[in-house]
Amino acid sequence: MNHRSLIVACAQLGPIQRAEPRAVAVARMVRLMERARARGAEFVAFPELALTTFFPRHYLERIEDADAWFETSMPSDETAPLFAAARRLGVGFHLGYAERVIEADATGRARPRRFNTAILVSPAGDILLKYRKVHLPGHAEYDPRRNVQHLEKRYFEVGNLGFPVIRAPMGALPGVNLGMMICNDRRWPEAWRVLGLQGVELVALGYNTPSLNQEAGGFEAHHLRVFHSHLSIQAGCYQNACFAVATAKAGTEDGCELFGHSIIVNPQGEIIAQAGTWDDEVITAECDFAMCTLGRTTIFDFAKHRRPEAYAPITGQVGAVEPPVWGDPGA
Ligand code: CDT
Repeated sequence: MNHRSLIVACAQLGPIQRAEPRAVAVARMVRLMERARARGAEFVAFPELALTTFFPRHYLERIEDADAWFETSMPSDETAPLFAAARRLGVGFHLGYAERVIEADATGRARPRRFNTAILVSPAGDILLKYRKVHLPGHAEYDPRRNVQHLEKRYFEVGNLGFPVIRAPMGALPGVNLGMMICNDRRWPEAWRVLGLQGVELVALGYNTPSLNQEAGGFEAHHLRVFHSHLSIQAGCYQNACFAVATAKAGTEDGCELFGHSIIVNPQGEIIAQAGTWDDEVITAECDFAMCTLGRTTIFDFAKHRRPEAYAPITGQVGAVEPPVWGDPGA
């Protein structure tokens, strides 16, 4: 059997301050691509919303006033250097960005729409796949109880592309099953399973995760924030027999701390590379896709063992429904 392996990299970004122009961020990203390539990487994953500060922490009354943070074309003049670097270096990449498009909604009316988006780009600079974030965390209105806002529900619509997977050439391989998720999606097993049901072999995901949980009144121990991120990614990889390359934007951005700890995970759920800084950093690991076979042909042989007839509540309801109350027959 042919050896099917790919060297992948997380291109972790340190903070991008609100005043930092796109051109500076893109130049940093091109340098990370070059460093990744020098270490043999054939595929590089950048974070969520990699071109700007994590702007959903900033409240703007008029959503249109946030448009400077959005991309209206991809590539654009400002992001073209990333595509040129991919071609020059022969590496594919994953990029998260805020997308603004004129697109018809469910009623058929074309209007400006905004999504938290990620793309996979081939070493030839072609866009292979687009994904729009489904699980938007946070809130839509200014919340005076929070020290830091998390307004993803204000600035973005729920993604309307599902969780797509594509088989595409990458590195020396004629085909790898590639999928994506974005930040909060990684905490939802449903997202992993939809990718798993399409035979995904490598999941690229980026994140901007505050070190402090503002929702919990500002406290959740730091180590648990990182633990929950890693736990989710490691479980997703194990239960779907795939690799993940999970990349942070990290450090103190606009005065708010985001954790780093970017990781690459194998189908056994093991971390095989981890970032050690909260700044621009490259980590690499080799993904030997033969490792996906064990899970797929044994404990997670979906065709043999899944029982969708017992899973109806997963797609049939959103919130939890209280169980019936036991009535003590002796009472
Ligand atoms: N960007 C993103 O999705 N961040 C969330 C933070 C949740 S706290 C509102 C995450 O799940 O990491």
